[in-house]
Amino acid sequence: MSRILITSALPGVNGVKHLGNLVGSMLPADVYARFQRARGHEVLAICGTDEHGTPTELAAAAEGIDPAAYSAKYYEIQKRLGEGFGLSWDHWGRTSSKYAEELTHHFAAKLEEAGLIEERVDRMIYSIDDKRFLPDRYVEGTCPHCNYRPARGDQCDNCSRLLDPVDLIDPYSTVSGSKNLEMRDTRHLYLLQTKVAGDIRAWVDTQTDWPPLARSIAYKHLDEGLIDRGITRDLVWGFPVLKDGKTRPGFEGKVYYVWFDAPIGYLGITREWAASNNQDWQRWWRTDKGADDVRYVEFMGKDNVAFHTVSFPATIIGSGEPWKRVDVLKAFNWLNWYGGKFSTSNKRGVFMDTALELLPADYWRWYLIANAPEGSDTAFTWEQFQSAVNRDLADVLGNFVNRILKFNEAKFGARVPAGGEPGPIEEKLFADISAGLADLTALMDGIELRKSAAALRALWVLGNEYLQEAAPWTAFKTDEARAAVIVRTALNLVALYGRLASPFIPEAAAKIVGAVGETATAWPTADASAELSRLEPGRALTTPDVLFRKIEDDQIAEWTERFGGAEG
Ligand code: B3M
Ligand code: ZN
Repeated sequence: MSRILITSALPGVNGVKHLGNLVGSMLPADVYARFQRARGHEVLAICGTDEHGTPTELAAAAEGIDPAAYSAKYYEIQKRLGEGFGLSWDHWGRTSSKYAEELTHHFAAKLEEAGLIEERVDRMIYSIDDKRFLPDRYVEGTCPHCNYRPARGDQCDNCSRLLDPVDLIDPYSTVSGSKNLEMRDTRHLYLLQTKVAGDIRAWVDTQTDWPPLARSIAYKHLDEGLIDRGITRDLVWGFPVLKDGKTRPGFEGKVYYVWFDAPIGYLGITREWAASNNQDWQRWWRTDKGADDVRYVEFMGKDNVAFHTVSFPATIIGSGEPWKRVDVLKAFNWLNWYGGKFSTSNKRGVFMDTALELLPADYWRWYLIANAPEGSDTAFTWEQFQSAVNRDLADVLGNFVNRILKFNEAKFGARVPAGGEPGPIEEKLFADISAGLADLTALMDGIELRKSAAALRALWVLGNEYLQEAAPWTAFKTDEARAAVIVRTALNLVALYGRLASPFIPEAAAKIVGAVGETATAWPTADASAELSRLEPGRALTTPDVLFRKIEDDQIAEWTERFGGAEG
């Protein structure tokens, strides 16, 4: 057994997240966490809201409440929605906690001691009409790299480049729309990333376990050359900038930049978890305190990779302390909504709250993982969604489970039938299932989620083919013992499918294993003949209601109309 620390990018607290956000971090992290727990590993999976910074200030202003109240509200909303999607975190926390605050000050102090912090006076954009500086997303304009408009002051949504507001062409204030802007002096702290760039590169060079997308993004940023980055902002919502426990002179009305404290949030959230569970958080994060045997796996969308492979490593490497660093960084491309982006303001695409109103979480989980944007950007379409649910879940899995349980109930009376010995068809099935199990387990271990879903589906298909070929309904007429072997084998397949499906569709999986009197969701070994003789003859069974309801064409038509589809 080993210890696995799992984090997914902490969703910004500003609003309800859409399916693209879900599939790019939280959902795959959950599938992986459930898989590793099922294998008996000690897993710590944490997530929570990323609360500071301009997006929150702007969203709070739009709702007419202050950022603290806004954050508290959406922390709860996101928590409830995540639970609704079956996300099985060990803890859902907040980047604004006292623990995160203490750690932020700790890192800032350590970096300063190491000579990596410098005060600089910058010329920054000041809005005369708004009477304030305009950091990050308070200003938008045209991206100097790709000409996309509106690019945000911190990052271009089109080309993903990290930006500085002053880079924007033809900028305007997102508070008022005003273009009445001027440059003014303001004092800020800079993290001298240029001084640690060599150490970061040397570390990335050793990270051969990172999947290609993460590595390529890390090298792209390292090759472009790191610049010293401002880690404070002229904002109110964030951690204050201190020196020796008091407001740092000249930094009144300023706070740390959200991307400085957000990744520290992973540590802070672990501390929240530890404090309420009587655990030692450092055992997961300090290599001098037991974390050297932790495998740390991170999940995130591609736009977050630079912050996790370069900026945050600059903080923890720069501190000179033995902090645990990421071992596997699994990054995702975009899930688009048809040809374009999800959009809150245009009501385009499905968001987590509405998704759960329409259908059970498992339907979404299955579709999203089976179509996860791993190799490239992908597009959600209702047709693909309908097909994933109707064919994979209803026809292939659900039908198999219901059909064999009903047949058994009719012929053998809702108990695992006794008698007979496996024959050549079963031997072939065992061999095929063994190979499929080995395949699936290796893919899950390698976090190849689309391929894992395909491998799982292939195992379900094997069961259907087996039933078709072995035809217990025919055998029953002439040879009851033979029919008993087939039915018993198929019931064992049901038990196996329930366990294998558990990381993907936990709610349905629990019903499936429950139907055959199992509670265990331990991940099976690749020894199919053993796995398919778990259920002892005589064990009582129950036939569940239809496991998955098919999505009808008129529902698809209605939802396409309601959420925007092809033309969007
Ligand atoms: N909150 C994701 C985003 O808003 C960001 C992730 C933080 S991870 C420490 O793009
Ligand atoms: Zn751009």
